[in-house]
Amino acid sequence: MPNSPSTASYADQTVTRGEGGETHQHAGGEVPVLTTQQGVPVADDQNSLRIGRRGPTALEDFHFREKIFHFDHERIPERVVHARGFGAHGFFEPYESLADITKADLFQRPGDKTPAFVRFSTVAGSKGSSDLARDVRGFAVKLYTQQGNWDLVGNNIPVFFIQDAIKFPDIIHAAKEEPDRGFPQAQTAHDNFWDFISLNPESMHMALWIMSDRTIPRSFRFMEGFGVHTFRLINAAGKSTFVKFHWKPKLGLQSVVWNEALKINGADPDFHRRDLWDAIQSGNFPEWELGLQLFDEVFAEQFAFDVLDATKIVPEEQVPVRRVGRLVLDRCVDNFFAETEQVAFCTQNIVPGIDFSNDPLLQGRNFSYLDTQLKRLGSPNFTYLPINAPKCPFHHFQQDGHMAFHNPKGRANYEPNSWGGAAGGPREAPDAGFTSYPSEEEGPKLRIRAETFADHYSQARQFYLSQAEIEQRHIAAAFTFELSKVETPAIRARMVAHLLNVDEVLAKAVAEGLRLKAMPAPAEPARPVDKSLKPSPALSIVGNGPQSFKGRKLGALVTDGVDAGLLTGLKAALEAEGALLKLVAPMVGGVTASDGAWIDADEKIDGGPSVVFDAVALLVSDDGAKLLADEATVRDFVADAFAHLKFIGYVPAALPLLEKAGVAAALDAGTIELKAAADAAGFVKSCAPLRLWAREAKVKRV
Ligand code: HDD
Repeated sequence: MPNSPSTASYADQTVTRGEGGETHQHAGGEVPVLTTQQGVPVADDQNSLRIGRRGPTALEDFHFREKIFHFDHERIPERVVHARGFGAHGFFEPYESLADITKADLFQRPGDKTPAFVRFSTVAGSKGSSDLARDVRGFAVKLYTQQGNWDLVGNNIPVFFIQDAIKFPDIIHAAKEEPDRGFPQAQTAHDNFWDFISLNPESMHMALWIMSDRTIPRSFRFMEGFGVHTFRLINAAGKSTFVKFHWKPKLGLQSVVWNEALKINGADPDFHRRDLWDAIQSGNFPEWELGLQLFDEVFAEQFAFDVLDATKIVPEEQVPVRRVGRLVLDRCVDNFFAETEQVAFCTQNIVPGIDFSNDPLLQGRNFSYLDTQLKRLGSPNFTYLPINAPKCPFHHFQQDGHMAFHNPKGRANYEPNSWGGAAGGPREAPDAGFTSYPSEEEGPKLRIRAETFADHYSQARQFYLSQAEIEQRHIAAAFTFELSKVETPAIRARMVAHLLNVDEVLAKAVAEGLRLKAMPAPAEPARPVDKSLKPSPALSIVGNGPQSFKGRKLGALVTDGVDAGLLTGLKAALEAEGALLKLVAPMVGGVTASDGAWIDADEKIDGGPSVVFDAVALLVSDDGAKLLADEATVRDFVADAFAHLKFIGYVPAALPLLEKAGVAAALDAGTIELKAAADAAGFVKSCAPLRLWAREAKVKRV
């Protein structure tokens, strides 16, 4: 039976329009009247206008046409790279005045808060891809300073694949899905990517970084950010100091293990965005410290590598990172599209006191970002969108264009003009305005790569040697995995030939992992590998992990009869540490504790696998253990927690679960018995290292 208009429209609402009060009574109370975009009140939003009860739809149905028309145009082009992202608002606050090195307004007064918007992203996947793809993470920061917007568009890795922006389309084409088949999505484990990398030795340093656990961060909150390029800071006297920008997470570095990443992508493809959202909404505002590596021309001249080469770092041990302020993210967006999607970062957005260097990658980026925003946002007026508009006054003579919704008044729209005073509009300010650093630049026009950019392996080797042994094993495993997805044997061998210049043990491990029939000859380096570079401890994640369980999440498996005292003790211990407790139960409603109290659960067992937690506790009763021992999801919960080297607290009643998971005979320092509430605090303290790395050799291939 077709619906009659009256059954499908809301009979319980009485419209009380009139006297400017565009509200009416609805089941939920006094609400605004639904209107068209033109402001016409809508009587029926459930049915299109048709001729007769079952007849065709009338073209005159302006409400229907407007609604569908707008819906059809909801999407804008996704970013050609970094399509999947997540943003949040916050502020930056300097610890001290940096007036001696920069005149940038945001660095002048300690404690001054500059509003900030940060967007984290993955690079290769499309908007709908999953968060735990093995990929570089974007770390783009927009600072709304009193002298205009400064965008520091960085990554969570301090180097880049290529030295010259002209190669950017090539590296990105190679990394993204292959054009004939349209897959694989959000993965570099395919022929085209490794073909390009293996033909471009300058990528080798970055290749080492992306095969490390840096590309599978546990959370945006636990990763570093880098401005990558060398920039300049300029003080009021016009003196220039070279600078590299760092963001250091207050909660320390943390990554997942590969097998965990794969499972998180299935369990919660939005794991990273949910983590940031939850942290901010619950008042646990993530923080990063801004670090500066400062050096002068003399250092740049004598440094072993070219500071304009974005495939190189300046080791922190050589130029220490000076922590000068903090970035706090304390507010989620109100509207994902308006803010996270429409935010337009541009590397060329800099402010007086900051300047570019001649890094050819940076110079090319300065063209690309402005250009891409026009494509994405459709109008040069994207700068007026609230998320992009400066928060300081701005006055200029740019005018008109699509969606010009900020229009100057008056006659003057050019400069110079002879209209005096305010009527003449804004004027340039030679003393206060932005001036470029007058570096001496002269020479022939050349399409070349400087000789000083020619060392492609020394820092790749230094990075590898700076890793803890477990991290080195992960790098070898990641290369083996990725290259095993490459179908062309010659590409696999070519990559191993490069790795021979990085480290022979690594190359051998990968060659064996791939079962290469013969070891290739090492690739011919353009410049001999400098094997004297000292390891840089700052480059290890394991060496720069957290000191506590703060900001982490413990998942406790509970059943009816859970020890009420122990649960209370665990909750208190986690709270004291600044960590969260999440309860996973057979059914999401909750459980009855040993004292008869009802306890709400957060997740049903198959909705809260252990991969989404940093540590777990098995707090089942005897009956609960009997109920769950044969459940595959419970076995995975325990087996995965163990295989992913997590700390596991367990009550004696949970032993059958450990047995079913096949780990009862392998209990170790990371599996901690919890007999009473008094054990909870000690257990939480022992979770601080987050993983028991010593277990890895036993578990193998996590
Ligand atoms: Fe880029 C986006 C970071 C090199 C061209 N890039 C983009 C974003 C980040 C980076 C974080 C996302 C911004 C957001 O959240 O909206 N890109 C980098 C870093 C690079 C780098 C750290 C090397 C040091 N990029 C690079 C080059 C080019 C581009 C060499 C082109 C010549 N990047 C773009 C772009 C994007 C972009 C096409 C796509 C969406 C956007 O700009 O706004 O213009």
